[in-house]
Amino acid sequence: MTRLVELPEWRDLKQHCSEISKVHLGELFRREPGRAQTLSIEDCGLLLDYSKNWVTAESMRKLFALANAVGVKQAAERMFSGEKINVTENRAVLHVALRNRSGQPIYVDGKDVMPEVRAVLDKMAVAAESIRTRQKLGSTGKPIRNVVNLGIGGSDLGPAMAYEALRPYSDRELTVRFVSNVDGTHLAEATRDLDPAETLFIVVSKTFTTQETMTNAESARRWLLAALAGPSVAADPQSEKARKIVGSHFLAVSAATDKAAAFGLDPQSSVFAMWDWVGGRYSLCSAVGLALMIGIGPTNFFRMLNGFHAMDQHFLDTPLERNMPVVLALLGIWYNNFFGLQTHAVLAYDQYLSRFAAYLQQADMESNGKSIGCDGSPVAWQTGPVVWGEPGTNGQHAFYQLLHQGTKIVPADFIGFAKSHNPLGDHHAKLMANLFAQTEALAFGKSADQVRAELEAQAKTKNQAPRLDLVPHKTFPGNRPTNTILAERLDPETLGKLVALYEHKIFVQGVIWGVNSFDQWGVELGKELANRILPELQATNEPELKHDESTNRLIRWFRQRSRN
Ligand code: G6Q
Repeated sequence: MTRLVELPEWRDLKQHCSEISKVHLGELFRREPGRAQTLSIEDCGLLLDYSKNWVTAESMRKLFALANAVGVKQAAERMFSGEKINVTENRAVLHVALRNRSGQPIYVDGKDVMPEVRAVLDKMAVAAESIRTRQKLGSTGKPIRNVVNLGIGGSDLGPAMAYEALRPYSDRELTVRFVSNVDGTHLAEATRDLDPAETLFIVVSKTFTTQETMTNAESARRWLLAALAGPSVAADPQSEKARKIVGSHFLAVSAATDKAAAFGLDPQSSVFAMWDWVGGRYSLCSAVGLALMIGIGPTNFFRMLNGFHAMDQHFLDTPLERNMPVVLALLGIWYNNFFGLQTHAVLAYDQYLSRFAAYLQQADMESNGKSIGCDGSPVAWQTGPVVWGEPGTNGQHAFYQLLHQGTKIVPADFIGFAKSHNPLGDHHAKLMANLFAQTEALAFGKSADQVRAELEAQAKTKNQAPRLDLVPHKTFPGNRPTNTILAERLDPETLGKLVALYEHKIFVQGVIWGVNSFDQWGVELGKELANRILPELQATNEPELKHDESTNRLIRWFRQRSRN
């Protein structure tokens, strides 16, 4: 492929960028009546208003031309048809099969994967129902009421985010928690008020080797066995007695059935399959979502899958010009690559989406935080942005100062809903008033003339001299770009659509940047070094340290201080 930056479409955008950068958003709105309608897409139950961006219809045409030139549509078709587009791991990328509700087959290596997908979903539903109806009993005969998901990264962030997002749909008599950190505090705090006899752990690990998850799983097993059978059984988890108890209180989700079996779980009844064609951060719709399904019930889980599928179809079938993931992706490229903006904020005005930004951070940054292209050579352009965010309105009292008046421009997505699950007084109208106000303020700002007039008017009423020195401080330059994404209600379908919207946005950007969005080699070195350092921290004799001077000193400091 011609190098991205040498494409005529890229050069054209570069030229266009220097023209558009001279025009304020306010001016774009003055020049183009009807802009809000032209630069909006309403489909799939979502409204995407992208009119408050540094684009005209012409800019969008040029961006779509770029998407065409790099073959975004063809790339999407390759993904959906099970081609091994994860080239560095030689794997298909088929999270769309997990929520394929069409009844159509999807093939990997000539084999239709849909029967297996459906079988696992059915098995999940049976397990979930047995807990939700309190028929699943622990080893002492008490019904299971607490579910603790033990997983990290892709085996944690998705279900944890979605469980929080869909709390209104959850069984409030069940306790569902997510433990990810290897910091013992996480497990200790999550279990301290739980009755072990009523607790089920789900060990979610595609590989069943992840240090954090396996450490948590072993500690959870010890905690459970010690409470239910005493310390001697806890010390011998492979004993028959221990395995029987573990069998009643643990499930596993893994592609490594043999390892889950070695942990003490029956592969038939207690292990839920995963496949190598599902990446961790794209695995929410697989058995990785089991704790979520237990919490919200199979029906709501399937509603979520329907939402995912609806957005998958939108992405696959809609022309680029009306394709929401494509539009979001291109706007991201526009700011990242042509204006040099380095970060992207996701600001959800819904408390239930409190984990959404954290989830997207992984989805985006682990997917596109790459500097080597699929062909193995370094990219000569910027790739994935820093993604961050907090739910509104909290962020307004924290970091929005920088968004409005800082020296950095942060493009942002504002997400909100017409209806609240908790219609308390006028809370929801206030919440949404804030969302709309922020996008308006960011785009149009407040001029120095306006500020001066206000200061003068205020001073006049108090019979004082106006503090005109405050004019520059109180001026808002505006021209800060935002997208607004609205939906009627944060229900399971909508959540599915929102997540799939971002997944496909990330995919499109990866295609344009020419990186493999589905590997994550960048997480390996830290793991490798931690495995080397761990025995050095634990050694009883002073170990010979062969790190750099700084790391050696830090290790020695820890060894000394942690013992006294
Ligand atoms: C996600 C990554 C990563 C992974 C975790 C957990 O795409 O691959 O976040 O999900 O490292 O891995 P396991 O599921 O194998 O424990």
